Amino acid sequence: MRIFSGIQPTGRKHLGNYIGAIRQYVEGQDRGDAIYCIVDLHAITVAYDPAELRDRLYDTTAILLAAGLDPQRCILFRQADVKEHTELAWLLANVTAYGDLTRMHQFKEKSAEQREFVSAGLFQYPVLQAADVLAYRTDEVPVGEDQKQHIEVMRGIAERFNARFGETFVVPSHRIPEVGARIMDLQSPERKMSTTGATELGTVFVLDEPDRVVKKFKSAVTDSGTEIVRRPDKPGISNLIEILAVVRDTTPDAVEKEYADAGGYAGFKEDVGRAVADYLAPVRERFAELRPNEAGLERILATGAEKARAISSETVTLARRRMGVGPPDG
Ligand code: AQP
Repeated sequence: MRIFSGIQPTGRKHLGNYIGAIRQYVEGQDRGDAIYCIVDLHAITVAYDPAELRDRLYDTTAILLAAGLDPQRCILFRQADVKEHTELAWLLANVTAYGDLTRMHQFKEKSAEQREFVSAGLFQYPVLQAADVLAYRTDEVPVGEDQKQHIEVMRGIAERFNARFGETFVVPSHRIPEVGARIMDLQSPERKMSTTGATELGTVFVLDEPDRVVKKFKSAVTDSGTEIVRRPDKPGISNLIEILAVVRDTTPDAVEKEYADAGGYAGFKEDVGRAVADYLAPVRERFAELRPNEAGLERILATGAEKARAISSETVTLARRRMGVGPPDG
């Protein structure tokens, strides 16, 4: 089975990214042929600083390695190093319905956040994402719940291409974790934890100091009750229950049972904070060892790109041929 996923080198990676995506990437190495891409070409679709982008790319690479990605057991590379992605994106744009792109929640949200300029790149984001995944004939895409709509679009693109030009692409499925698919902001638990537009106190970063992590959980917004149960009217507590279940590798039901007689939130919030701090501490420590060696990180990315190119170039050549563009044997 082929597994593929991409992660942006924007912002500081947070607990939502870690639980929704990175944790699944690590586990994917044991289940299949895993390919992971740091999508710098997606990061330039919104306002950004070029020098900062490079720094964040190394940060993200080091976080992924620190979390447990092993270049011997997966392919890890930088999107812009493999030009097949952009070429395929153009080919696929021609079997993508304009109307589908206008319905994307992410485009609506992110275009509203851009004060001065909304790029056509932001609009085409899902097409480039489809190229990333389809270039590797991917079976499964591990993502958080927010990416469900984009995966649906890429399935439609693959199906339309195959129907029009002949069987070329595998139609991929998403893999969304049962628990932790949508980690919510600790200060505004009705919205997802995210890189953009979030509060510092509501967002737990993978590289936060342990004390800072605990402080953020102690200040998490909950409700005026005392019961530790998942309920639609208790988004804050429900979020904390899910987070604790993931980091302790247990179920939300077991967490609810354990805290059935807690009689208040203070101790629970502190327990979640300490458990998350312990969960992230080894990643933070390993990151500190790996991050300074930028030449080493570049070597890992270059080796990954070479392997990725060998796979994706075959698919792109086939797509070109099927579409009748370029020389017949090209
Ligand atoms: N809150 C979340 N809960 C669970 N999974 C999440 N993901 C993002 N937020 C949550 C998943 O993380 C993966 C990487 O996402 P990305 O590369 O798009 O990174 P990002 O831009 O940092 O995502 P954000 O935080 O959501 O940023 P903005 O604010 O820019 O939209 C994806 O698989 C995603 O599902």
